[in-house]
Amino acid sequence: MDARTYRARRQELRRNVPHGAILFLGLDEAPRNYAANVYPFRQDSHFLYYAGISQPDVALLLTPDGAEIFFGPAADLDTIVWSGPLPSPAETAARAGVDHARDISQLPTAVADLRRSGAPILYLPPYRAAIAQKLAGLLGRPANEIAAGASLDLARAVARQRSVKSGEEVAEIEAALDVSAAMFRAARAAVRPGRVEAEIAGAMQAVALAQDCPQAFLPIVTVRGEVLHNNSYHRVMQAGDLLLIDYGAESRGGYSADITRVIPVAGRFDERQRAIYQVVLDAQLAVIAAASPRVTNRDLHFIAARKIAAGLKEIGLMRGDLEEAVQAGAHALFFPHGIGHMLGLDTHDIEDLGDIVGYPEGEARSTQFGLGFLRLARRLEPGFVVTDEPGVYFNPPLLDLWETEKRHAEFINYSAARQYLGFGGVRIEDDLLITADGCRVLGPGIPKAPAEIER
Ligand SMILES: [Mn+2]
Repeated sequence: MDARTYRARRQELRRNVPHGAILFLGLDEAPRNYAANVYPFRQDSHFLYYAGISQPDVALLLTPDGAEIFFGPAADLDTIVWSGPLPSPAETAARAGVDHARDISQLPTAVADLRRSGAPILYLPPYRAAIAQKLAGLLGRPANEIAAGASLDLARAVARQRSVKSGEEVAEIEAALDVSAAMFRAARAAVRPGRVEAEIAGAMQAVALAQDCPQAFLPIVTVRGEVLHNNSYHRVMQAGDLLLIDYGAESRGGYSADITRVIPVAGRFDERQRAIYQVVLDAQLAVIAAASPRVTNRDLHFIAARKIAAGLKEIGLMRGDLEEAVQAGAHALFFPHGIGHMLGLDTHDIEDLGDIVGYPEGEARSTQFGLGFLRLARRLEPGFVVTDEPGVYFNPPLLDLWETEKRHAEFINYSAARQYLGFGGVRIEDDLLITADGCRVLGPGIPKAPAEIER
């Protein structure tokens, strides 16, 4: 994106937060096992949003008088020898439309001058200890007070602004989805009985790497899909297994795709797998049909929950009055998570700022099991990009516990559910752009009808 975009974003932020200085710190290199061996660098998403500068050890200061100052490292000879030449801070600043540039070593003095002037210095709550430490040093406060000292006004304004995606941002997400579609094709071609999950994860990663794209998050590639964030890849796939892949490429501009598909290892779904798969697909499609600014994401969650409960009743796994069952949370034995979340520069977009993104002021998360994991409850707006990811899982420890407690026994057929232990899980996830009167499924269309998956 060009300098004008970043400048316009900062100007809008300034209109919404007119007081004080605003300080954004970029991320630093994070050591993996010793200082010189670092994790792949990924810039902080707010920094990317307001400046597009993907470089460690940088800062952006918006002063109360309206000036914008970029702070960045100057390349010394060692850097040039080991890492190559670096644009000057002034060159980097110009690309982000920032008028002033200084060496990063001057940041402490600039912040100290502001503090002396009495101007409040607003910052976002840091999610990395190293950044909290850095802020503590700059602001002269103990590191354990940094989170509490973050500006709620600033966080609200940033969350508000980043929640609504521009056409350019949607194009970035769709670029990530194009790569993700190719990753799905590679996965499907590689799945067969006797192979290890890691071979599939490797085939998918190869596609992303070959396009010089990172993966937006650690992918889930597992035949034990009932463990929701299963990040092990060591199991050998058997003919009766379902392989669940939850993954997404990240675009060059840092935008995330988030896709889940399920592939029968045998190449075809058996009867039981097909029935459960269809229940999940019906729920996923019902959400697409209903998603619009007329509903909240909580409404969508309940649309999916009711569809799942109805489907499971037909199969004989649930029973009784389904509206009562869903209100009581009985379906959460099978669907224990929320319907979805915001998507953008972060896979769980802007969730570093907490529930101010997903919940309106004054509305707290439910404490009910399942519903409590709903990350986004607010009314949808044109420009929101959200995931739609219902699932049905058979989790043995959860089933054991609920059955022992006879929890929701009037709604759950435990002896039938027991027959599904070992089944794993099914989740189907797409990324939706909310439009003025509905939604659009983003991306090139990654197969999800059973016949398309099997082809
Ligand atoms: Mn997701």
